This record gives sequence, C-alpha cells and structure tokens, in this order.
Amino acid sequence: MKKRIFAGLLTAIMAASLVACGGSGSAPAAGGDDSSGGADGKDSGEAIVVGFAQVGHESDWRNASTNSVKDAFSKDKGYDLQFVDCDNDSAKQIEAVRQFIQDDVDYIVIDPIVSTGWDTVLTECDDAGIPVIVIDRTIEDSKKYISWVGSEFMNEGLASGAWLKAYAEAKGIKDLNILVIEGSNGSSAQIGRTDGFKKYADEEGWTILDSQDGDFTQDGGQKVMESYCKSYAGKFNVVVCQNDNEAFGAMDAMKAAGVSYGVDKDVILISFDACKAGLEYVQSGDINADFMCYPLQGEYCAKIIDQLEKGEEVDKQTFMQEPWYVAEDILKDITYTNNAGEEVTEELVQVTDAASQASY
Ligand code: GYE
Repeated sequence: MKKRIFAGLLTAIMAASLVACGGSGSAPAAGGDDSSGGADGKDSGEAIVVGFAQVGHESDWRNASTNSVKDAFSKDKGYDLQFVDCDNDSAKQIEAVRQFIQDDVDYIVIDPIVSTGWDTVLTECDDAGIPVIVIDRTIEDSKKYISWVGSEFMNEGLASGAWLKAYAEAKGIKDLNILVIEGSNGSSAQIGRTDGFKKYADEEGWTILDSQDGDFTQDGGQKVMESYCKSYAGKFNVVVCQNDNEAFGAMDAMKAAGVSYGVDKDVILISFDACKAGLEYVQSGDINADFMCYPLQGEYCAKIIDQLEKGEEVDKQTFMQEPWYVAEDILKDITYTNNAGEEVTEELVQVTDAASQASY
C-alpha cells in the first residue's frame, strides 16, 4: 500500500491534538490530505500492513493481548500483520520498529516495554510518514504517536491502596507490613502501580518492608517471594503482586515456606490483571483482591486504523474500563480520588464465578 502521510505531517498533527480522558477528545486524523492517498487499503482489496512490536510473552495478560491483536488484524479482515515478540528486550523492540520502517509498513503499533528512550525512533517513524499507535503501556518521553489505547496504571495502584485501607479498617487490622513484588522495572505499568499504591502507604503510615522486581513472570514472583520469606519471616501481613502470574509464583513460595494467604489467613494477597486463572484464586479466597487491567485492546486499535483509513479524527487516548474484584462480600463500594483528581465511587465485584467474569 502507498503511504498516505507526508514526512513531518505527523508532528504537526500531534501538536494540534487534544489530550482527552475517556475518549472524549480527539486528534485530527492522518490522511486528511487527499494528495497522499485515502482509504485505499480495504477498498482496493490490498492488505493494510501493520507492524506490531509486542513486549514479549511473560504472562497470561500478554498472551491475551497478543491474541487480541492477531484477531483484530487478521487476513480475513484485510490486514497483513507483521508480529514481533520482543522478548522483553528494549533494544530488540527498537530494532523491530526500525525494521518496520525499512519494510515500509502502513502502520506501526507498539506496546512499549519501557516508557523512555523512544524519541529518536519515533522521529524516524514520523520522518518516514508512518503513523504510530501505542497500546497498553505508555511512552513518557515522546508524543510522536497518533493515538494510545490502554489503562491508567496510576489509578490501578491507587485502587489497590484505597481497597486495602477500607479492608483493613473493616477487618480491624491496625499494622500493615507490606511486601511488594513489582512488575518489570521501567515499564509504565510498574511505575503507575507502584506510585499509586505508595501514595496510600505514605498517607496511611503503612510499612513497606521491601519492593523488588519480579519481571511480571510466575518464576520472577516465586523467586522474589522465596527470598522475602527468608528475609522477613513472620514480619509481613500483606503481599502486593503487580500481576497475576507473579501472584501464582508468590503463592507457591509462601506455601513452601508455610505461610498462609488469602481470606482470614496470615497474609492479605493483592494482585492485578484479573485474568481467568487469577479470578479463580479470588473465587477460592486465595487472592483477596484483583484489580483488572483489560488486555483485549486489538479491536480498539483496529478501530483507530480504520478511522485513519477513512480520514476521520481519532481519539488521542482511549482508556479501558477496569473493575475491582474481591473475594469477600464485606464492602460494597469504595470512594477514592483518581489520578485526574476526580472522586470516583467504585463498586466492588465479588467473584462467585470466575469463568463468567473473565474472557482471558
Ligand atoms: O499487567 C502484565 C504484563 O503491561 C499491563 O504486562 C501490562 C502488564 C500486565 O505482563 O501481566
């Protein structure tokens, strides 16, 4: 397919765009200039070539994300998807994007492993006139992309803090001694979840005994928890895992060390993602609370590309809806202040049937 956007045009488009919450605002779309083409891909029967630089394959969440993008950009739907699993290696991810530029793809989709180090390569995409869409994690040091679809990770972290505060009060637990197993360091998911939770910990005077990187993997979660069980034996009553797979590993490590977790046990266990296997543990009471991060972003991304193909305006940001799942029916809802400074009341979803709550 022919390029539809002149080099440098993207920068001008982005400078004029509105940053909006909840999809309420929009950025002018690429392709408005007819001399650069139009919605020729699907109409002409020519496949639209999309390069996707995926983070890796570290978790259930990630696999769901990959499947969702592959489904959304299938051959049947008129796409030719160039998929690269970057194996959690930032250098490999930048290389993948450069290869997409060389291959002259029509669109580049990036799920950035880390949030910094992007400006040079995004400038190269811009110079080549290839629109970039970012999904899931965010890019902090460059705005040279046309649209982003994903989650507000700071809100997820705040959610876990707000829930823990209300839960501890309801249960009459006064001292909270907390161990955190973080996600991959430098990812916006790790940064937001860490900062959001820490805000509550600081305000409430909770003790964070330690906070280490478990790399969003089951193995990583298990290893960090094994070392925590040795270093902090008998000293902790809360474990926060920044994704479900880490929680699965942490549960194995605690079990081996004779530490009980879950409803009314030694340790309150908190997790993120709310994938099916995670929610099964919420249902069984092994995980006390699980904060959803919605991975099925492929269709949202395809919608943006479709709009760009038609020369329509696209939202600069699209946020996912993310419920809070809990094991017990002791709190109905919780009001907290989100990252945008808004007071939000969140209804807690008690998990009685995991299968009906999660499709991934
Ligand atoms: O929570 C974790 C994955 O970027 C939000 O990455 C994503 C995170 C997700 O590996 O399971």
